[in-house]
Amino acid sequence: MDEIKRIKELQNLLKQANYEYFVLDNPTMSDYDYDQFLHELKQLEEKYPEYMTKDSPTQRVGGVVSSKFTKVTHERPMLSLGNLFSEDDVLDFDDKIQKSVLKYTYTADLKIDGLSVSLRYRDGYLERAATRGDGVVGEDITENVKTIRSIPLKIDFLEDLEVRGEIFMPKAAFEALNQSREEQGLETFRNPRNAAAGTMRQLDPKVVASRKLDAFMHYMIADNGIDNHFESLEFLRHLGFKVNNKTRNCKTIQEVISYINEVDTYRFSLPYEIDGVVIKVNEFDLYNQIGYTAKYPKWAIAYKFKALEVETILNDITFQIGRTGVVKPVAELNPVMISGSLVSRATLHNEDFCKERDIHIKDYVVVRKAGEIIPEVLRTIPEKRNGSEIPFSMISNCPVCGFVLERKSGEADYYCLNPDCDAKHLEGIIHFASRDAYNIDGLGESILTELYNDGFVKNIADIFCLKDYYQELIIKEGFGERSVQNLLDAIENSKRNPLDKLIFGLGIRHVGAKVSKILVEAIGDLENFYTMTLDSLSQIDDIGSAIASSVVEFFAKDTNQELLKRLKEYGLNMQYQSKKTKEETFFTSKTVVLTGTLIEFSRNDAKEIIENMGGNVSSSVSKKTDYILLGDSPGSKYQKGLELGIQMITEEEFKNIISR
Ligand code: 1X8
Repeated sequence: MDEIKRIKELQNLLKQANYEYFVLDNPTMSDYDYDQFLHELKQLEEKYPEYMTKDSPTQRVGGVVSSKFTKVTHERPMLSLGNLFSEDDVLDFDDKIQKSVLKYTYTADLKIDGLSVSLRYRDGYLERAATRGDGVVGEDITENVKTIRSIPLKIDFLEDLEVRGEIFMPKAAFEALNQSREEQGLETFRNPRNAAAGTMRQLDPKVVASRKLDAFMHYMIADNGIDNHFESLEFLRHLGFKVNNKTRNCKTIQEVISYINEVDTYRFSLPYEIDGVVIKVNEFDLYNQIGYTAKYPKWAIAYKFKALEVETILNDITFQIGRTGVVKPVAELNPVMISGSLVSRATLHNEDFCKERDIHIKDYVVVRKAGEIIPEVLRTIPEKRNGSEIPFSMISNCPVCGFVLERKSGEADYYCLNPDCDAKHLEGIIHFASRDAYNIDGLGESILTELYNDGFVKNIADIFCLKDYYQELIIKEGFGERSVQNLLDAIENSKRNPLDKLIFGLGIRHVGAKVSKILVEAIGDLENFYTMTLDSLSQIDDIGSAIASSVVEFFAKDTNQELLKRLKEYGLNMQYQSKKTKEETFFTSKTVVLTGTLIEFSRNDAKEIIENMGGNVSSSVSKKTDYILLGDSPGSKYQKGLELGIQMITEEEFKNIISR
């Protein structure tokens, strides 16, 4: 095929895939295919540079590293919003509006907890992106913003346009990032907002490209005849921007209040963090009439949800050793209910965190459970002290093995460097059995701790010998025949896991779930791992020198070789099964459309499962569709499927199919 034509074709294909994945949240192309096509396009554009366009998907991988961000002045200041905290405040806000204008409606929208960005488009191209800064002067972050794949590089609108919105890190990306940073011994981010802000301050856009940021747009400055906010959002959506779909046009303030109460019920189940609801008068021609204060528009306001902060007593501080040897102080609390769950422990992060906050044992403390899962101690209440409190002090020895702890210069965390520390071993085994690794049902933290302390499981391989201790196990308290049999079955079944799960489970430094997949795809069967060198590993895309050396080191070690030999004897799968050689399944060569909300699977998970079983997931229903996977409140795809007589699969049936 004509290579020039192919360039255009690939550009369009990838643009469309980006849009479907990141703007519509409806992936139509696997990550693998995306990377393959992108690679092909990159090579063709290198061969024919004159056909590389400013908006080509290759421009999103991160360009030149800069030394600092240039300051830019906003054409119109980026105002912040006043805050409200109660229903009464909301009613007061409406009273004031009512006094200055006659007829108006509101637009209510989620307030995304991220960082504000302004995008300037000229002749249809994204020309400049800037942070808010102090509202008047911000910083040029164009190169970083180009890596965010839900932000269009080119739009079908040639007039000058400024679009404003909020960059954020989805909760799942935040958790994955922190997990990988923890594996690499790097400091973790406190919350998704900090992670997004820290990422945007990166001078190397390639780092930004790897961080999975996203952005919702909520404001537009353009001369296009649109006269109200709600329609301007529709217009932005039409141009290809990602606009939140929970936005609502409310006729009355009562409708706004209902909206706030509704959002309050589901805000923690959103895949991103919000800290409130933005209320705006909808009609542009009223803005000047309603006016501005020195800092804020008077026609818009942010309702902030009450932070879920609860007071309790910090009974004790314990120290938890992670798989890498990292030592984390933990607050043992008088149990309290926070947003529906009982919290009895909260992280204290590290020594500096405790010292800065002057944490004492027996203090009254304020604990918060933010949107993310880990509760944290925010501050103490020193007024409530009676003199018997004991100031925090960092321990100098590992509480489990007694080894002297070390804090490397420039790092916040202490480490136990004893390679034989029981805590590290146990954490390593817990990691192996955990959901994202070998995923052995019923083998969680508490059971493993017991099995470890009783000497049944001292390393990963021992898990697979548990069946020899059936009699001993069933007489243990809380075990019983049935649960032991279930556990042994789960262990037996796990042996067929794909090789990358094993590699990830081994807990090799710097080798997370994703790196494991990359390694296995490039290297193949386990025995090949022994032959890899620093050089041959570094040849693999996305594998840097830190990963390469820790892989080589791991496979060179006698104890690890022995462990793997045992695992092989016990029959664990050590072979790489490429997608193509997989056996026939229910979904092999079938086309599936997802509609509605699944309870136990995210869309991406369901899609990955179907694809791994050899099926295709498509975004629209047609005669070619074989099955429709039905979630809760399915939409028009369900209707269309009924009309075409396509077989429906419920989530229950789906679970049965995939567990066969
Ligand atoms: C800030 C934000 C706004 C919206 C959402 N999230 C934010 N953080 C919105 O309008 N939906 S508006 C805004 C501002 O004007 N400062």
